[in-house]
Amino acid sequence: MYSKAKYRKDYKTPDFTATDISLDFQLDPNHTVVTATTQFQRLNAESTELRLDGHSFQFAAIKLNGEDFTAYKQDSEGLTLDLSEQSADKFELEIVTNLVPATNTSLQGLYQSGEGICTQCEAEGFRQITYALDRPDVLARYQVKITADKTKYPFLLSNGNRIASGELEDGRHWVEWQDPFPKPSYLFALVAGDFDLLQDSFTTKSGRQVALELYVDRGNLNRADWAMQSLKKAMKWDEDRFDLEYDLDIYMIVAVDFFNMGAMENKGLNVFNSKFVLADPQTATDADYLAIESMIGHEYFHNWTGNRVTCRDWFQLSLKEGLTVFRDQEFSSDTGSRAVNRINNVKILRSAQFAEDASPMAHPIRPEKVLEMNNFYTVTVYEKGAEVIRMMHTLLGEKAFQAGMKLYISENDGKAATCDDFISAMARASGVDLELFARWYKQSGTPELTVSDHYDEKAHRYQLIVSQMTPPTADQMDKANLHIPLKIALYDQSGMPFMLLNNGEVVNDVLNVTQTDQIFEFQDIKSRPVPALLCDFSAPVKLDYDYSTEQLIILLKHAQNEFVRWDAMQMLFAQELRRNLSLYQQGQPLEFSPEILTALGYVLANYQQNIELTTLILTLPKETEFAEDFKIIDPEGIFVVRDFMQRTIAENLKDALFEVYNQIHLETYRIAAEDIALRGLRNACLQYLAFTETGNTLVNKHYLYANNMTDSLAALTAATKAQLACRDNLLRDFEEKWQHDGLVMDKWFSLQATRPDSNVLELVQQLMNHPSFNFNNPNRLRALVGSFVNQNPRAFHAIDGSGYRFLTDILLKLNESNPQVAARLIEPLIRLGRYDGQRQPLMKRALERLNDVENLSKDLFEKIEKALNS
Ligand code: B3K
Ligand code: ZN
Repeated sequence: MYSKAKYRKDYKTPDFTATDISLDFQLDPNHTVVTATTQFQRLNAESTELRLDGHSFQFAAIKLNGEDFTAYKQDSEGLTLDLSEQSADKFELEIVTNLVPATNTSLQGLYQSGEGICTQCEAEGFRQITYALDRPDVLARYQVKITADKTKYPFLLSNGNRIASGELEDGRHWVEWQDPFPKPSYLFALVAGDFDLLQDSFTTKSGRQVALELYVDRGNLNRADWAMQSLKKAMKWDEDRFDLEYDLDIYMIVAVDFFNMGAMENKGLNVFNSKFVLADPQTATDADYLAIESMIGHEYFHNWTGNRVTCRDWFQLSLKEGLTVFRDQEFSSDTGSRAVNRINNVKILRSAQFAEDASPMAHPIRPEKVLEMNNFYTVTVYEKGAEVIRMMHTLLGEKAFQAGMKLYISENDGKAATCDDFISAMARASGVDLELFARWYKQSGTPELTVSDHYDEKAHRYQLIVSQMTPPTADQMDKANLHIPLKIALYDQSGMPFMLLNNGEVVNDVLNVTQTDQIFEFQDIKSRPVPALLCDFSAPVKLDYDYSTEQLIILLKHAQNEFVRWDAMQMLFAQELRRNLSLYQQGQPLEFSPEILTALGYVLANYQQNIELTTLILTLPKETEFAEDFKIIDPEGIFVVRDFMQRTIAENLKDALFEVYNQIHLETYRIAAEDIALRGLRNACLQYLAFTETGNTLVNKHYLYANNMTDSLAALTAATKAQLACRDNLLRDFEEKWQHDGLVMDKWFSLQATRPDSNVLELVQQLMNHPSFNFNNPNRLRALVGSFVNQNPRAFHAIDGSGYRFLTDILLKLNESNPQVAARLIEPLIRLGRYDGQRQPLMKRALERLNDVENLSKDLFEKIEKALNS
């Protein structure tokens, strides 16, 4: 039915390449004419057949070297040209296609977003514009001419430099662009529309002036400042930390409302989901501000890691994504708090990425087999990919890592590279042997480290006995040993760290675990130590060490490393949840360990030592985070126990929580680290206090006095989760105030979808008719439907199957309109192996219903097939 899956091992260099592409766009939402004139070059002298990718447009004409050409075959995915009559190795093809951006709801290729028109080409969207060699190892110079109505589209943008423009008599105008850097087709971009423009400039360290242009919907200029500041910060940071300077004279960012993901790094012309650009105190939360900074950084950093050095084929996606995520994480850590950033990233890894490893979609960071490439923009490729880069950084150290980066870039600049090229540069520049380490690229799954210990009181000798094992995954049965950097610390009972000594020498705190079983010995340890293991999450693995509550409390209170303190509390919460869940399942009353309540009280009382850390420690893991601890997930039980834990903490610590809440005063709103930290803690206290008898008054007041979105939303969340009397009023007030603003309404939709109420599904269904809702806008869909299926597991997994039916109905519709978004939303449904004998058949039935659809998209087909076969 479809073009078959592709395998990494089948990579072949292209027979032909394109050197220069000239594109002419006669732009109109209902009828766009594209003329693509491409200079081709034969690379393989034997080859007489040229295969071009292309679909979803109307093919109008083709000329070879200026002459009409007919020796081709057309099929649903492209064109095959017979070039046996064409003896010269260089030739020109002119291809004319007709497009309808207005009806392109897939948001790939050329499409209409609001009143504007834009493109999204990664991974394989360029072939929806014209027939092309749409693969990342074909790099060409682009020249683009755009002609359109001047009133509707005063701005006509593409990659590189603006070289010419002019007016036409019929009210149309045109602009011509030239990008001096050869690039693969996935980095091509075009935007046309009417915008407000924020201009600024950046002087690079070598003294070149770069014009910075940020385009936003009319009326949004006052929400563009933060993104511009973030861009300048990112440009400076990349010079300081990585010695990388921007290369063009202009850098443009356009914010659009209809976008399938976060943003896109097209050369010199980033297109962003407006969610990751627009911010002011009234509409954006502190978390939004930080997310914008990180996303702006990420796309900017791609200019070197992605654009100047691109990927040879899509199996190498992590080459640019893992590395660029690592770079954006470092940017956020250098600009903000390193520990907080680390903790937040680890939370994502342990919940979402570990869950992916346990799912039918399990794959290595460099996948071996792909049917629809868009399905592989995953937490594994991105976040685990970044962890693999981070491990290399840990093993090499900053200096050698930077030397490796320099070598990698100098060897591959202007080329399409592979993950092996990267590892090789790192190994050669540092002298560190990365041969075993490279296995992280081909092995999927979450390794498990089992650690036990032995203390010899007389000899003052301490041993850590470490074994590694990676359980089989859906894609790969057999697993081998990996090179796992295990960072440790040993504390005495008062929380003082021991020096790590072996044979009289200080040893590194990063242990190299490379074998199935290994023993690490430390001498001169005067008393039985408490080990801190996997400090800073030095490897993306699960750790199994039989900690006692007492040991964890020592780490929580005294460990010098902030991550270790937080992690100790995570383990305490997990133990507490597990114990209570089995009580719940046996119908026994639940009970909270008093020593954990005391420990939390201690953390709260000392909040001034570290405000952000206190907030993170205090915050209960989400249901989905708790769920990852179990092979078979009990969504109802986890909800009940977590709810019990929340209420018990609130009730027992209410005085301390209230005191901290009252001590924090912030008059005017500032985006400054100290203020963000204080607001965060105050709002974390509020979430608990909502469950106490004064909750309703307090939350209501918090909402009324809020002068920024962070506080308004915190109150609204507290009211909703605790089902307070004030809830409906506050929700209504918020709705009336913001119904004109989709981005703000997304917060409201998302909150509605995660209500603990038993009729939440009915509510979500009603809200799909809300005037602010729009089925074709991915942000709205993710806020309402995505939040319901991903963040409200109890309701989505309702035992009557209603959640599954609801999602299936939506997917049937989305399969036609936007398969890429459909394939993201289906995720919780394909993970049926994690549910009990009652739920599993219901989930299976839902998947079969989808599987029966006649024109099932590749995106959904790939996932459903894996789920049904696993
Ligand atoms: N490279 C894009 C993602 C493209 C996704 C295509 N389905 C954004 C990013 O990672 O920076
Ligand atoms: Zn990226």
